[in-house]
Amino acid sequence: MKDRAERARSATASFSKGGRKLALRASAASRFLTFVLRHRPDAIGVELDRAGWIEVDTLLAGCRAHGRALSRAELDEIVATSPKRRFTLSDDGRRIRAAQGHSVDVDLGYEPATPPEVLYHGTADRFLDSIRAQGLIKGSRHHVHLSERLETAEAVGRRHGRLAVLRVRSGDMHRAGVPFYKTPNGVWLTDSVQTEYLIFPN
Ligand code: HQG
Repeated sequence: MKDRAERARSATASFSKGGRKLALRASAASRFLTFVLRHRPDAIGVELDRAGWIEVDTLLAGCRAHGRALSRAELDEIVATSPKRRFTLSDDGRRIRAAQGHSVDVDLGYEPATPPEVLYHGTADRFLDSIRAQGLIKGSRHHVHLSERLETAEAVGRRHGRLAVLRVRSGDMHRAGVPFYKTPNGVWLTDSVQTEYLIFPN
């Protein structure tokens, strides 16, 4: 599994080689922005507010000062084309934040929402014994991430190894009083999932 530091290193590497296709540059920039806005704003000497927002101008200045210059137009393009819509711009377009996935301490302020009866979680089969014992835990992120679409869960799980998809009885959890949140990019978040609410693959 590629850890975050490794992903960030590869983002930095593709940045510095230069001369690559624009798409490659945009994807490296997107990974780098993800790294900064979720995990390491300090890497470019900036801070996020409590809700994870930063002024776009401040972000771009930090990127520039750390050798990763990016124009406003490039940033807008990344936000608009990010396949998972990872970034959210404020309504006035002056601030930006990552939609989810933070490890830095932020409160995204999403309103609790009613999930569908079943959500999916893709993982690797080597984690199943541990998940059977502990349920789903959030690890270094702020929440466990769940999806409505099986295909999304499959893609998420394959990142970790041999795919295993769990079904989560989210309707029952919700009726039992467990809060769920939905991000603007359609990811469902919850604090943890106890084993009794998990349906394991055969
Ligand atoms: C596993 C991507 C052992 C969990 C996706 C997962 C997602 C356990 C891994 C978002 C466990 C954590 C999040 C337990 C959970 N024992 N392993 N008790 N409980 N795990 O990357 O859900 O590309 O932090 O199954 O689209 O894979 O970042 O979480 O395999 O929405 O925009 O521990 O990341 O979005 O891995 O992915 P991650 P995730 P982005």
